[in-house]
Amino acid sequence: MSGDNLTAVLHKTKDLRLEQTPIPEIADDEVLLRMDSVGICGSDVHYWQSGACGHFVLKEPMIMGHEASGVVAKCGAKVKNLVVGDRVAIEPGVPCRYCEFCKTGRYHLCPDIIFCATPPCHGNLARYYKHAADFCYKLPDNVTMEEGALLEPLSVGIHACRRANVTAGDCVLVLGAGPIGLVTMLAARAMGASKILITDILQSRLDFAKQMGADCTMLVTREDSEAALVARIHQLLGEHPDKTFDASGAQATVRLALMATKSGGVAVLVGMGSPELTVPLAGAMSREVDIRGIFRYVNEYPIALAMVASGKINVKPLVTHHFALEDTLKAYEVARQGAGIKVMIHVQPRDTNNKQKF
Ligand code: 572
Ligand code: ZN
Repeated sequence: MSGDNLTAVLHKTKDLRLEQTPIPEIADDEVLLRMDSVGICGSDVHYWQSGACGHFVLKEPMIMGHEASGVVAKCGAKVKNLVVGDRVAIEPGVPCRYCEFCKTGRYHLCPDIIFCATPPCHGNLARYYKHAADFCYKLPDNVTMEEGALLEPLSVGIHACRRANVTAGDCVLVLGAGPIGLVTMLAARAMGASKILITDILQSRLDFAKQMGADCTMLVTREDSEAALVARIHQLLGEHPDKTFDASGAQATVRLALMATKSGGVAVLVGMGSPELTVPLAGAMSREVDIRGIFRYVNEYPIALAMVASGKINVKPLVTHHFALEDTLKAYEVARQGAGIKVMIHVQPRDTNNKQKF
């Protein structure tokens, strides 16, 4: 094993550096991974640009990266599910396993969860990284390392759709055509939604969403009144949406979600926005619109993997930009500019660990 462990460390706001760190020592229930693909999430850009995301604040230098895949380089003595050479997707949140939430299956709500690249926990944008073996999922040969990394955002979309109870024949509205809006759309389609409208303020994103399978799109401009937008949504869909997802976090879209959803339907708030919003709550309440939040995902990695491996969901087109680990700063700059959808960092040359050539 080479001693090179080039690692992307965020020291403080706008101070992201590539530097050598020690190769981690593993415990009996852990694996050492030679990292392969690591996607950039909106939160990574937030930490880099402002030192915070939601109530998580960067206080110490932190290794970036949580949308990742790697190859098992070493197994702890008690690891039974993996062997050296296995290609794996890494579920980045490892909970305590003992608390009420862990024991009742909602481990994502564990207050002591260790989640990659969420202060004070380090992430996995490095040549080597260690992880709990049971939060690593072996990839079948027909799944690429990039798809393995994309299981992370896809799990968010699947979780959002499960929280909404998306079911066969559902009419779905997705507000926001960024990465999270798109994975929510893909998950909703795979779970049986028959009609999906996606909205955004950028036509380029809507064109992309259309290519990815949206039935219809709606461009939102500053000039549009709220009432006019709700009317247009209903007109474009030909009905009121059973399930609405706000994948933007902006007050304007959360308001639209509550107003546009069918009476008795569900509005799921997926986007990360400001902590307090002014919304027309009484109207939604009196129409029995269920408003639900989501926090990451739980038990969804195996579902995401099954959907990708079986070809039911195609996440590959989401990756619009590729960079080598050595060019991490360039990759972050492209992600910050928001021109593409998903920026992927290749810790090893692209395709090194893919079994089939695509
Ligand atoms: O990939 C999932 C994911 N979740 C993140 C951050 C990055 N990536 N979350 C952290 C922030 N929270 S939050 O504090 N918030 C709504 C701002 O609850 C959501 C999950
Ligand atoms: Zn993320």
